[in-house]
Order: sequence, then C-alpha cells, then structure tokens
Amino acid sequence: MKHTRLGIGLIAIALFALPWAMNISHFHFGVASARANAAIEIDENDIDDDGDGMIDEMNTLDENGANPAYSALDPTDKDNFFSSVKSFSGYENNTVLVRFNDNSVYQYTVFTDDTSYDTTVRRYKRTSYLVVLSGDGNEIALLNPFNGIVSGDTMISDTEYTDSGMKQWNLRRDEGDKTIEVIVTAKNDDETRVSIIRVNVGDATLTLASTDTVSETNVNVDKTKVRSHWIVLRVGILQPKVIFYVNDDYELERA
Ligand SMILES: [Ca+2]
Ligand SMILES: [Ca+2]
Repeated sequence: MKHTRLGIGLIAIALFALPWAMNISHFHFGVASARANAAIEIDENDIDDDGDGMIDEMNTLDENGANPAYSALDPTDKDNFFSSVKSFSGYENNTVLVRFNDNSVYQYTVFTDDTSYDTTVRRYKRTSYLVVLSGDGNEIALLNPFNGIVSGDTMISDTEYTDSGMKQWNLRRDEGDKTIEVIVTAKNDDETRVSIIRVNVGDATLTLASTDTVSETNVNVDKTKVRSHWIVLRVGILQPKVIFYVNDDYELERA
C-alpha cells in the first residue's frame, strides 16, 4: 500500500509539475530565441523582428542593446569594418547610423545635445573606428561602430558652426610621427575655424593639437586641401583662399 500511495503521489506531483515544467521550458525557449534574433530589428524585411510593434525601425542601444554578432569585434583592426559594416552616415541630433551586413541599422548617440545639423563622419584610416564631428562642428569623438561606445570626446570650441568638413592626413610624415591627423574646417557667418586633432588608437583618445580662426568665410569646407605641413582653405579646387603652414608641433601658422 505504501508503494501504491507513493506511486499515486509521484503521478500527482508529475501531473502538477508537468505544465509548470513546460511553461519554464517555453519561457527558456523564448529567452533563447530573443537572444538569437528577435532582440535585433532587421531592416527591409517587413517583419517586426524585435517584437516592439514597429516594423523595420532602427535599433538603439537603449532598446536593443549592441548587436551580439558584431559587438565584440576589435575596432583597431580595419578588416573587421569591411567584413561587417555595409554603410554609415552622419545623422541629426548628434547621432550616427551604421548598417551591418545582417541589414540591422543602429542609431548611435555620440553627443548629448540635439541639433538639426547632421554629424560629419569618416572612418579613421587603417582602423574600424569612426571619427565623428558634432552637428555644430565644435566637438569631436571616436565611435566604435560595433558596439556604439564613444571615446576621446574632445571640445574644439564653444562657438557653433553651420558648415563643417573633415580630412585625414599625416601632417608631418617623418620618423617622429607616423600617425594620421584629423583636420576639421568649420565655418559660420563670422569666421572659419581650422583645427588639427591627433589620434591615439591604442588609448582611443583624441587631442586638440591646435586650432585657429580666420575672418574669411568664402570657403568651401569640403574643399580643404591637406598635404604634409600644409593646409589650404579653398573656394573651389583651383581657388586657394587661406594657406596655413603646420610646424613640427602641429601649430598652425598663416602663410
Ligand atoms: Ca520592431
Ligand atoms: Ca524588420
């Protein structure tokens, strides 16, 4: 009798526990599938992949977390960029859009203040890092495109600019400097500012080496020509406007 009662008891426990166990396993399955794909929205497939009620919207770190397929990649290795990023672009409110090879699109916030001007973005040569200039053209930082982490945030000026461009060049090209500098040209109705920013990829830091302003505003910020020791502001390709010499301390001297 004891054995029978025990058997009935075990069956009762099993019947009670079975739905509970199934719910648990169902719950675990749900979490597993969310981690695998449903937490990340994929663009252009007309499916609400992340289950938030919106279809083909952009991912954000707040809502989706970093994309686990790419988030651990090394940003100092340029090959990672070409094997995982389809495209990137500057966007409003100091954000950057990155489209990965899985067709997920991330909107990363780089600077805190809102602005209707798009950020200016370039891939920093020889790496996967993106160099991002704020919409107001006065703040610069490195963005890891794989996980959205911002580093090296540096103020160039308190002045706000309406138009800005960015170039990269090894300004010294000698034994003392094998790194590539970032050169920013930014202007508003009153002035044009030229700035040299040095990049340390190992530390993921930026340093404002020098910055200077000129009163000439009739320049095209995208046409700035940069060569070793020289920066030339131009109106057009054949129209030099302001010429700077860059000395060995990266200081700007108007020529
Ligand atoms: Ca969605
Ligand atoms: Ca989708």
